[in-house]
Amino acid sequence: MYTKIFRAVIIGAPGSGKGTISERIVKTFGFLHISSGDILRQNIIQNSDLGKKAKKYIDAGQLVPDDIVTQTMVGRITEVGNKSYILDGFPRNGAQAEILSARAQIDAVINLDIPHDVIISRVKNRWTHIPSGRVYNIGFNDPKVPGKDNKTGEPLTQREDDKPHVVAKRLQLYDELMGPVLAWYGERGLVTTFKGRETKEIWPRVERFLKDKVNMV
Ligand code: G5P
Ligand code: MG
Repeated sequence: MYTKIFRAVIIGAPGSGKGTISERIVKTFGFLHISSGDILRQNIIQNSDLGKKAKKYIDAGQLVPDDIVTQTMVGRITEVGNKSYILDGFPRNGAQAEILSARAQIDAVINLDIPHDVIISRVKNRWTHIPSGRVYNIGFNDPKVPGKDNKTGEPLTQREDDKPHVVAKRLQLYDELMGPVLAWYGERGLVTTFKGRETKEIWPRVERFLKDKVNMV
């Protein structure tokens, strides 16, 4: 484990592997994984006020309004305090990036660049354990028992927003909104892009990159 605080943002289109790579970062580096999508989906199954507000946007492949998301994420970041973390799904547009920069110093931005055709075939086979955010994929990381989470044995579900027409909308929205965010971080020299079609080729490069970075902070 590393003693210095390290804060990273992971960026990539829907289904690019942010959750998958983050899970490996958690295991290897002990960072906390703070995923806006996981937090929102957990709120939906708990039927909280936040979940009630967020559900219709998520199911339609639209962004949840900024004020709701930023309040939740800033709250979580503040709660976490002086610990290393990886932010997944936040910031999602320029306004959120501005708010984050006022709250926390980001040491690195990991940008996953995966072709859209790969993404579209992946999300069809994604199965999620909503309470934990753990993801599976048939033929890539199958659950030990079909349809059941490896740790809890609870049922896996397919996300409402993984339906093909919603995925298409999410990909389009991503390209529109994240271009400027990447440019914003790029101007500050923070972005490293990892391009490829499979996690097995991307992960060793991310791991090497983070090992070097963490030792430098
Ligand atoms: P999320 O939850 O942030 P997205 O759309 O950014 O959602 P998503 O869909 O969670 O991202 P991911 O985490 O990038 O994708 O990808 P993943 O789950 O790790 O991998 C995808 C699948 O591929 C998995 O099944 C995995 O097992 C498999 N896989 C990985 N690698 C490989 C491989 O090498 N080979 C194969 N065959 N499979 C592989 O946001 C959801 C919604 O929440 C709201 C919005 O409505 C958003 O649409 N939201 C926000 N709204 C406003 N502001 C924010 N900041 C918001 N954050 C979330
Ligand atoms: Mg995810």
